[in-house]
Amino acid sequence: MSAESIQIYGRHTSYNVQKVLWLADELGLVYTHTEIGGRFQGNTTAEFLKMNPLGKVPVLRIGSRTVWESNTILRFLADSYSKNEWLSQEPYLRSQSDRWLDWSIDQLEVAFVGVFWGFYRTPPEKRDNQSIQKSVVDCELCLKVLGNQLTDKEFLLGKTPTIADISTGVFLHRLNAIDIQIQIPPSVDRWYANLSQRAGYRKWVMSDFSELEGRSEF
Ligand SMILES: N[C@@H](CCC(=O)N[C@@H](CS)C(=O)NCC(=O)O)C(=O)O
Repeated sequence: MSAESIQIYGRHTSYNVQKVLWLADELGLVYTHTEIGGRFQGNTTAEFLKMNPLGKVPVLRIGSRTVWESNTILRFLADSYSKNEWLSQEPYLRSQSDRWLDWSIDQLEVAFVGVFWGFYRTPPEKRDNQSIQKSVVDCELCLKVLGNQLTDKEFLLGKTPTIADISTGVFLHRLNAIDIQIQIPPSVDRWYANLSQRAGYRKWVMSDFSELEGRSEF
């Protein structure tokens, strides 16, 4: 039986899409990438909505199967194409990864969005500086939590990266790259340096996102 084709849909400037592209490269997958959403549009067509009724990217298609929600895609790819390296099959070890994936959406992303959208994606004259400062504080609290976890580790769960690093690590580059004052603990800086050694991180996460500056329509 021939291998099913793998297709990844979503503009590469989306950090949620970057998670999927980064893991696909780590796993050595052969895939087709189609830029959808943002300036590329195409995410509200009937055809796309059949794949993801929310009209959001990323979407993964494998043969006739469709997966959406970036962290769900990470779990699906890790389970399908790696044996324990990127996500353990053992329930307790798995929960140690899952909690970072859930936390990344529930806490880290919310704080990050307050900074990234509030500051970078909003033109200066429209910014709400008080709300941005609150999000900076929230981000710093999240970074402290990550920093405590990373004091004696190269990656969140130990010596090698897992999808816990992917779901959280995508936010770090932008926090470093945008022109805003934010306290980053030394252990998080070391982790960022470790992530930056990964070819997939460099290629996708550290790619140019300047087209998003001052732009809030998508
Ligand atoms: N929780 C979803 C969020 C998906 C989402 O909001 N995607 C954004 C990009 S980050 C999107 O599709 N925006 C519309 C667009 O880019 O045109 C996930 O993690 O996949």
